[in-house]
Formats: sequence, structure tokens, C-alpha cells
Amino acid sequence: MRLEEYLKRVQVKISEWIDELQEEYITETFSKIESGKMVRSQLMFYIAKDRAEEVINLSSIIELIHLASLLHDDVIDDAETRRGKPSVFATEGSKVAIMLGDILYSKAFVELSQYEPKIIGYIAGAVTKLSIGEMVDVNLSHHFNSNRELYLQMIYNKTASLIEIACRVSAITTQQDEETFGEYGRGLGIAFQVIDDILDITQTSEQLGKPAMSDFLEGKTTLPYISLYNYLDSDGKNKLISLHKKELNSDDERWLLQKFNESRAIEEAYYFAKEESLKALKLIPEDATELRGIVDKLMQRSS
Ligand code: GRG
Repeated sequence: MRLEEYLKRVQVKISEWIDELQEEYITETFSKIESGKMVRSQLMFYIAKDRAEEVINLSSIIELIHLASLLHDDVIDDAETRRGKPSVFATEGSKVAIMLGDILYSKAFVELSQYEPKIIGYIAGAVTKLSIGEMVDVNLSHHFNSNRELYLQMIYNKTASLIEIACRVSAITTQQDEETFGEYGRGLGIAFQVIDDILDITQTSEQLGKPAMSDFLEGKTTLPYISLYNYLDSDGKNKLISLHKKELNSDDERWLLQKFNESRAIEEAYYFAKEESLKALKLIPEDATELRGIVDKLMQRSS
């Protein structure tokens, strides 16, 4: 099976599950949601290789959980756009976005209940982690956070845990070493989130399909900001903290970009992501070219 066919079959499976709910409004609202990159499914496909058929339903469960988390995330962040289109939160309001998230998430668990306890435990555990990660992300954003370890723990939970588990369950289903592929997914997931955080600073809103430079305004002190903080002298540190959660005027924006330039904080964050992804690559077999290619693609992406 080719990747395109696999991803299509995951989408068809999800649509069938949505149709089973027999609620016109859900089908209609769901149909307007743009499909994303399906990174987690791509990884599951390349890990399962010629046995990909066997992980289609698990992929569909993971994508539903991911989508539910995005619906909730948009409510939490007041995000008007998602995947370059108005979010469900923007078009239908927060109540619908929360409830649709709950519906997708619980339907995923209904389907998951047919699996062996180990798989159920892994996936349910990842949902707990991503929810904790989101909560810590919100709590950390109340103040300027300069603690790198807290940030790294938070992005592991928020982003890498589900990617790790997607890889792990694909390996288990196809009788391969879950530790190897789980660790690969963990490293890749951390690198993926750091790159996401860098793109928020370096890309335009058109490229991102959402507002640019929004993390710091929302209070999120991501790795480039933590690196910049460590570089600055005490006056600079105070100035940076004073800009936290503020709408930047053009002077502030110029100062921030100049400091990013001279500190090389963005390059430092990129280097960290690169190291994580290289560690992930070391774990997988030399001939796993597609899994290697995915890492390269994610490191070079611009949106
Ligand atoms: C109801 C399951 C559930 C959870 C609620 C809100 C919440 C708890 C968790 C949110 C966690 C979150 C938003 C993590 C960020 C993950 C991330 C990197 C999203 C973007 O992933 P991509 O780039 O998105 O794979 P696409 O659009 O391609 O699918």
C-alpha cells in the first residue's frame, strides 16, 4: 500500500465512525474541518511497512484524539484560525468546539476499547499526558518562564507523548521493538514542537495559516525566548520580561528581532531540535529511509 492510499483509508475510517453517530450537525461540522498533515499516521504507516493494513484503525483513533485536542486547544487559546481556515471555535463557538472535541475523543475511546489492555493503557496514558502538558503550558504562561527543564517537560507531555505512543503502538501491532520506535517518536516529537515554536517567530501569518509571533503575546516563553533570556544582561532581561504578554509596538519588535539576531537564540533552539532529531535517527535501522526522510522533512518545514 502507498502512503497516500493509507492516509485516505484512515480518513474514510474516521468518516465512517462519524457517520455512525447519526447526527447531521456533527457530520456537517466535521466535514468542514481541514485535514492536517497526518504526521502521526505517516509515522505509523512507515513503521508498520507492509503490515500497514493492521494499523489503520489505530491510526484513525490517534488522529481523532489529536483532532479533539486541537478543537479544545483553539478554545483555550482563543484561536480564530486552524490549518489556514476559520477554526470550529470561530465559526461555531466555544460550546460546540468543546463538545465536538468530547465527542471525537470519546468515540476514539469506544473504538480503542476493542484493543488489548496494553495498547489501551498506552493511548489513554498519552491523552492524560497531553492534557497535563496543555494545563502546564497555560499555567506557565501566566509569568515569564525561564526554566528550560519545565518547558521541555511540558512539550514532551503536550506534543511528544502522543507521537511517541503512535509509534509505539504501530511497533507493538507489527511485532517490532516498541522501545526503539517509541524513543524515536519521543525525540521526533520534541524536535517537532521546538521547530513549531521557532516558526512562530520566523514565519509570516500567511505562511503559518495563523497569526505570527503569537506565542509570546499569549505568554508562552518558548525555547528561543528562554535562550535569549539567558544571553541578555540584567537590563536586557528586564526589558524582555516587560514585553511578555504585551502587544509589541514597532520599536519593541525591532529590539526583539535585533536581540534574537545578535544572541543567535533561534539558531540555538534549532540546534537543540536538530540534536534531538539526530538522536532519534540513531535509534532506527539504517534502511528505514522513509522514517529518516520524515525527520528531515519536519526539520526543514516552513509551516
Ligand atoms: C480532549 C484529547 C483531549 C485533550 C484535551 C487541549 C488539550 C487537552 C491538549 C492540546 C495539546 C496540544 C494542542 C498539543 C499541540 C500538538 C501539536 C504540535 C499540534 C499541531 O500538530 P500538527 O502540526 O497539526 O501535526 P496538523 O494540523 O498537521 O494536524
